[in-house]
Amino acid sequence: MNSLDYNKTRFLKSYSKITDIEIQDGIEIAFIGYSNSGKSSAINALTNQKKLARFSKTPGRTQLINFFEVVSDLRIVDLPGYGYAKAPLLIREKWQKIVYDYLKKRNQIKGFVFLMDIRFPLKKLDQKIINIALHKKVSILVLLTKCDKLTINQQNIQVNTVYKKLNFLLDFFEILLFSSHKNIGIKELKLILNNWYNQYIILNK
Ligand SMILES: Nc1nc2c(ncn2[C@@H]2O[C@H](COP(=O)(O)OP(=O)(O)OP(=O)(O)O)[C@@H](O)[C@H]2O)c(=O)[nH]1
Ligand SMILES: [Mg+2]
Repeated sequence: MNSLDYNKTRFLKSYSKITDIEIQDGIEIAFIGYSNSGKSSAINALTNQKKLARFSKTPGRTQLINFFEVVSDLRIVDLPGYGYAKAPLLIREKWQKIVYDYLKKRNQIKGFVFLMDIRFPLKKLDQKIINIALHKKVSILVLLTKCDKLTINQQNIQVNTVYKKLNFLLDFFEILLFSSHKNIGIKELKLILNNWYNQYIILNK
């Protein structure tokens, strides 16, 4: 079993549309979720690098498809968030199209890390991601982010609610409580991503 050193992750390249992506080898793990759900912060926490993925108090920080290389055949992909209500409609639609195109068409995607703010899970556009996931054979990990904002009791209620709703829709998925700020769930996230990578290595030997 390979245990990956996520601290060595480095920025590779950014793209504004999927037809520009020239890299074909290896696999990708996509970090997906609403704008401001904590995608870039989670990538920084995972890689133990404060400024690898740019994060911001202002939603809409990430506007391109950003590729990070963990090892030569494993990339982490930071996507623009969807649903930022204050962005002009045309811009919002442009970002959403980038995300959906990438998620639907890119065959290198091995897993979705699907992030939702634990206080506001399963919002309208999250449903779209679930539908895409249903049609693709990818592993799914749900991160309930910013869990430091709730008490343990409230966290458990949210985990149960999300679990029940997703269980109706998806055959298999995992849920993790996550906080980039309080270092919660990072070790577990690494283990799950290691498993996905190892499955790929075994199947492609
Ligand atoms: N309390 C708390 N705040 C967090 C946590 N993770 C991220 N945040 C905050 O949430 C805001 C958004 O974080 P980002 O990581 O930029 O979110 P994003 O999903 O990448 O946003 P977009 O790039 O706009 O799609 C920032 O102000 C972060 O500091 C967390 O674990 N706990
Ligand atoms: Mg971001």
